[in-house]
Amino acid sequence: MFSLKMRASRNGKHVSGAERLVTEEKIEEISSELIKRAMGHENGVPDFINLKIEKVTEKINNLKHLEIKTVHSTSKETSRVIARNLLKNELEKYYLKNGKDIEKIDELIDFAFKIIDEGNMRGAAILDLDGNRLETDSNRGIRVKNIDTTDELSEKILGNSSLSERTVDAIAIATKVVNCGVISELCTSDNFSYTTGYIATKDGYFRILNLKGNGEVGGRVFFVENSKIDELYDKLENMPVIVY
Ligand code: PML
Repeated sequence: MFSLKMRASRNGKHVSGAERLVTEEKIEEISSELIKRAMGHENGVPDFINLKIEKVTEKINNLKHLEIKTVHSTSKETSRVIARNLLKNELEKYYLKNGKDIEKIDELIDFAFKIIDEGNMRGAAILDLDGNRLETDSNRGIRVKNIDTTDELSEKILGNSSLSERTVDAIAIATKVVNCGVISELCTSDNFSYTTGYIATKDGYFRILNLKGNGEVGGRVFFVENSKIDELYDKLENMPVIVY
């Protein structure tokens, strides 16, 4: 397999990025798809496109995608309550297991919302159960890499008219992080006008409409139990995963 990574920018500012894990005979076809994607991006035509093609020597991990469940809510307030309850439900088990005070979960979740609402991180923040930030660079955050979805899964998702490439990309990230031991992921889009976000846990990928307001920034937070942070970084960045 080969890893193909595209990133595009304009005036030094990131415009788009995407990656695929493909067999040798698909390199040309997928390279041109990635370039098309960069050129047609909603953030404008880039003046710089970087396409990196690398042979993957490690074993590929095939992971079953998290089940997609869409939660309809028309207000940000209600959506945030729904997100909070999903997070609480999952985090509670780990708080109890580690002898921590479950009364503190709300504080942790407030902090996570604050991080995503401030935006300005290229990658995800990592929070442990005590609210410590574990990213090595808190401006950059961690970026989950070496992921792809099978054509079957992409086609299945894109065959649903209310879903798009965003869900295809996000389900790959969410499925990988949950399988790497992250308790839960909270995500809102960094696209100002895309207001659907999600909570991912091992119980599913919960797409929540209106998780942020129109015109607002977004971000990602990974909640983790322990601080074996180097191991987690390595897996999230380097372990090749194909989600089916
Ligand atoms: C979806 O609608 O399933 C995707 C939600 C989050 C997307 C994050 C992003 O594309 O920036």
